[in-house]
Amino acid sequence: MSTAIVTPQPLTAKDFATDQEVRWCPGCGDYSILKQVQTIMPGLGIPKENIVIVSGIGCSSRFPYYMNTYGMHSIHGRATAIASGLKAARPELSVWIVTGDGDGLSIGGNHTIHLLRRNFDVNVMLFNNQIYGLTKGQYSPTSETNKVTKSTPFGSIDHPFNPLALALGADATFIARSMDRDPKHLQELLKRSHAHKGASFRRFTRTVTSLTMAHSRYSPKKAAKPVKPCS
Ligand SMILES: Cc1ncc(C[n+]2csc(CCOP(=O)(O)OP(=O)(O)O)c2C)c(N)n1
Ligand code: SF4
Ligand SMILES: [Mg+2]
Repeated sequence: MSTAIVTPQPLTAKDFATDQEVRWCPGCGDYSILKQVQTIMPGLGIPKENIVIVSGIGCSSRFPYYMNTYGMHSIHGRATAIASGLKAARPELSVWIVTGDGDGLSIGGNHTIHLLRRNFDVNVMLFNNQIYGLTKGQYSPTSETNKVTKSTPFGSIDHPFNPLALALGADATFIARSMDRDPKHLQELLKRSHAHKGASFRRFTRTVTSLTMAHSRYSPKKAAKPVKPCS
């Protein structure tokens, strides 16, 4: 009896895509972020079964459906809490969080700052489009002052806060910002975020938190047909 030796083929970006229908508006910046994440994943050398993407609720939080890894589309604002519990229980997993400016800075703001100060080795990808996209456009904590939305018909009076400054204040050890329209920069940032392992050891073996700021915005040029942008 002959025994065939099957050599495992290296993974490609396609191995990280799913057959799920992507439900973002044509031209939404989230497509680019998805593409860059799928592009860099094979090069990280992590077995797919060891990657988990946890999201909250929002357009951006649909991300785990489109990644062929383990994942959880969880509860509004609670992706950070769920992901930190997972990382505490299974430190060998590569845990990625997808959250929006509403999900991670409004309803989930409290969990975000405590995740950062506790310094877990997880990657937070905050999709900041300065609006609640999924619920049809209410102003968010990062919306500019005087923003006219359905919830602020006369313009918002709140001062937006800077998520990077918030992360600095919470002592996050890797903080970076990129844009959907700059794929190379975004890929580099994602790789560095993954590679970042800090020196701050507490109760967990690898204790670092990285915060990736991915600015997701509607790009009319790429839209197959004109749609009303969410911001
Ligand atoms: C407890 C709870 N409150 C409110 C909502 C409604 N809700 C769903 S998504 C969302 C905001 C999403 O905004 P963001 O996180 O910025 O994501 P985006 O859609 O812009 O990507 C809100 C308020 C909800 N699903 N659950
Ligand atoms: S509403 Fe905004 S964030 Fe949501 S899919 Fe459409 S363009 Fe993207
Ligand atoms: Mg948003």
